[in-house]
Amino acid sequence: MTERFAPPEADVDRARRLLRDANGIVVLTGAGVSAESGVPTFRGAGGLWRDHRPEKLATPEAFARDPLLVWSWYQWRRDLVERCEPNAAHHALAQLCSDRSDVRLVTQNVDGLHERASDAIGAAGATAVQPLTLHGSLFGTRCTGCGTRSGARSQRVDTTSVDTLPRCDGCGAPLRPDVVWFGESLDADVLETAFEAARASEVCFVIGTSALVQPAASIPLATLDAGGSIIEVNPGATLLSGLASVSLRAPAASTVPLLLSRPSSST
Ligand code: BV8
Ligand code: ZN
Repeated sequence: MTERFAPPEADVDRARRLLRDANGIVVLTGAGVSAESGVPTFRGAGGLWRDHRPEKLATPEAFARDPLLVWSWYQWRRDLVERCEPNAAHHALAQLCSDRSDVRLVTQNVDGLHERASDAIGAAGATAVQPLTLHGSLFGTRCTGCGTRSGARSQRVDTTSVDTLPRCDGCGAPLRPDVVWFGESLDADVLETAFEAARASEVCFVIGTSALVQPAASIPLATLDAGGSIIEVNPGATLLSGLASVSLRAPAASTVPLLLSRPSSST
């Protein structure tokens, strides 16, 4: 567990004011927002996924070469994420999206924790706004033949052997995880929607990403180029830190609710 950091009060107040007064916010999250839920990140400490590097297995070449290894890795990740719960950052962001129509949540994550936090808001009777997912869903499948998608919750995959791996009911071709692999293009409409939101927002609120993976890492730059500013929450420095108006060296689960809580009367 990341011990609780106390970011400088002045930075917290400044970030809180920028977010409160912003005319449009685009939120970009990465694996770090789920770290305190127990989901390993890709590149941080513990970022090895059961001794596999994501870049080595999250590729079409790896799937073509060894579909059983790739599906075993994805099923292992699904089992791990199933045991995790959205944390206070996911819930605070779901509430923000529900409260403000000028906020757009864009995530690089495939773990479904933002979706589960939004579902919880909906179950409580408030407006549930689903995130824009750039890289797909860990729990979805897509047919390698006809492209049919399973939707977010697909069957558990039997990884006993290649012969027990899932195949399409329609055309019989192998099913793959419904995620965007390295070397694959993102959905053009999803990407354009994300960049439009970034250009139209006064603040890009970047949480828990190393800002290394493109094209997602360029989304905050679109807000900057349009005259907006960046607020970052990350215990580590990133390529965006020097461009941020406020960069809080702090963990998401305690810091994001702090920045989004109702401003105290003094600020
Ligand atoms: C593309 C789904 C056009 C899969 C993911 C060579 C050939 C082809 C392409 C490339 C190439 N070289 C470079 C590229 C581009 C490539 C890329 O960017 N590579 C990187 C590694 C350099 N991008 C692509 O391939 C993209 N497609 O470019 O298409 C194209 C097409 C053909 C040919 C050329 C170009 C597709 C990228 C999508 C890949 N799929 N996920 C799966 O998950 O299995 S990306 C994967 O990385 C996850 O989605 C993850 O979210 C994402 C980004 O990582 P982060 O989220 O930032 O996670 P990371 O671990 O890095 O950082 C965590 C951060 O959290 C850290 O900063 C840490 O400090 C912080 N943190 C830790 N604890 C906390 C915290 N923060 C807050 N609170 C805490 N408690
Ligand atoms: Zn098919």
